[in-house]
Amino acid sequence: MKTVYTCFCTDVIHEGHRNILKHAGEYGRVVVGCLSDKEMIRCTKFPTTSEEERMALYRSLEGVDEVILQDNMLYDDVIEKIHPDYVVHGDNWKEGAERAVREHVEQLIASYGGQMIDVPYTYSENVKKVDQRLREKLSMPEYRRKRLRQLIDMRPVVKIMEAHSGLTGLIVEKTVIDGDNGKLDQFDGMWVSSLCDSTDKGKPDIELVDMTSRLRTIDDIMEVTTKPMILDGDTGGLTEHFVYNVRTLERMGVSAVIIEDKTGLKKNSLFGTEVVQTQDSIQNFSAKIAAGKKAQLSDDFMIIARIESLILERGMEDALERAFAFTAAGADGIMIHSRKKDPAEIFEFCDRFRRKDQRTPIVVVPTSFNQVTEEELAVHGVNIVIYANQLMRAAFPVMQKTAEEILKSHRAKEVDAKLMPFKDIIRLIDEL
Ligand code: SPV
Ligand code: MG
Repeated sequence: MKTVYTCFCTDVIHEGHRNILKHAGEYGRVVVGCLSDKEMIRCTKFPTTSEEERMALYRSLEGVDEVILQDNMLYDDVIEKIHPDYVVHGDNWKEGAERAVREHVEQLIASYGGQMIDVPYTYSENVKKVDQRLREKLSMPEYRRKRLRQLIDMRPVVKIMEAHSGLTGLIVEKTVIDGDNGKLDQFDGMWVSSLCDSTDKGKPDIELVDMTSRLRTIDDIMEVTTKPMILDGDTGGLTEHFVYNVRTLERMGVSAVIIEDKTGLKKNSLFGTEVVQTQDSIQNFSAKIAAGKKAQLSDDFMIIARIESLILERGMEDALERAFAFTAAGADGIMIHSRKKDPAEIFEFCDRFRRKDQRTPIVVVPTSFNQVTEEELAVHGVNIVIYANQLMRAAFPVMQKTAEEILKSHRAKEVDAKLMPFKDIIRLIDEL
C-alpha cells in the first residue's frame, strides 16, 4: 500500500480540504500532517485552536488514516520520517510565496521516486466564506489581544512593523516573502507610532494628536487586519486619564501599550538632548504603571515601560534601576531606547537586565543602530523588535518627487511608468 501525505494548516475544514482527501484516498493510505503552531504563524495563518485540537479535528475526517505533527513548513521532518510515495496539495501553491516550498518538497521526494499531486484548488463561494469567517474571528478583540503574548512564546524574536493607516496596516498584514532559509516569513504585528501617526496628520510628535484621534487610526487599521497591535502611548498622559485609556485599548483588542518615562511636553526621542525633555521620576512613573495594571480587566493586555535614560544621557545605571523598578511596579515588558549608531549600549543594558531577570520581555527600536540583526538582538535577550517608521519614510520621498516631476512636466506621463497601477494596489483590499 502506497503512502499519501497532505499537510493541513487550518482550524476549519471546508470542501476544499475534503476534495484533497478524496483525491489522496485514490492513491493509497492517507496521512495528514498538522502544521505546528510555530510554523503556521510564519505563513500568515494564526491558529485559533491548539495543535491537539487541530489534530483531533483532522483525525475525525472521513478518509484520514493517520495524523502526524509537521514541525517544518518545508516538510523535511515528515518526509524523512514517512517517505511518502505521494504528496498532495491544492495547486494554489504553484504560485506566490508558497512556490518555493513546493519546489523544495518536489526535490526532496524526487530523490527516492516520490511524486507530487496538485489538486485543482476549490475556489467556491463557500470556501471563500469560510476563509473570511476565520479572518474575522482572528480580528475579534479577544483573539487579537492575546496574540502578542502567544507570539512572544512562539517566536525567537517578534517582528513588529509600523502602520499608520488601513493601507499600511494591509502591507504589514499581507507581506510574505520566501526567507533566506527557504521558509516563508512575515511581520508578526503592528506598531502604531506616535511619530508616524502625527506626521501622517501633518502634526508634530508632541502628544498634540489626542487619544480620540489615535483611536481612530487604530480602528482604521483594525478594521482591515488581524495581526496584533502595539500602541505607542507616549507618556501615557495623566494617570487619571491613562487608566481609562487602558480599558479602551483592551476593549478594542490592542495587545500592548508602551508608555515612556517622560513628563511635561513630550518631544520625539530621536531629538535626544537637542531639545528640552524631562524624565519622570521613578516613583511617579511606577505609580502610573501600577494604576494601569490595576485598571486592566483582561489577562492578556500588556503595559510596557519605556526607559529614556540612554536617550537623555542619564547613564546605564539609571536605565537599569528604572527597569527593575518598573518591572516591580507591574510592567509587563521593558522597552529600552537609544539613539546611538552603535548597539553597544543596548547590548549592555539587555545583558545586565537579563542577568537578574530572564523572563520580562525586552523591546527595542533599532532605528539609529540599524545595522544590528534580529538574531543578534535575540542573543542578547531581546523579545520584540519594532521597525518604528520605515514605511512612512519610504513613501514620503517618492510622493514628494512625484509631485515635483508633475509640476515640472505639466503632465503625469513622465512619472507614470514609476507608479504602481491602481489595480495592483486594490488587490490588497478585501471585498465582502
Ligand atoms: C515613535 O515611533 O513614535 C517612537 C519611537 O516613539 S521613536 O520615534 O524612535 O522615538
Ligand atoms: Mg513615539
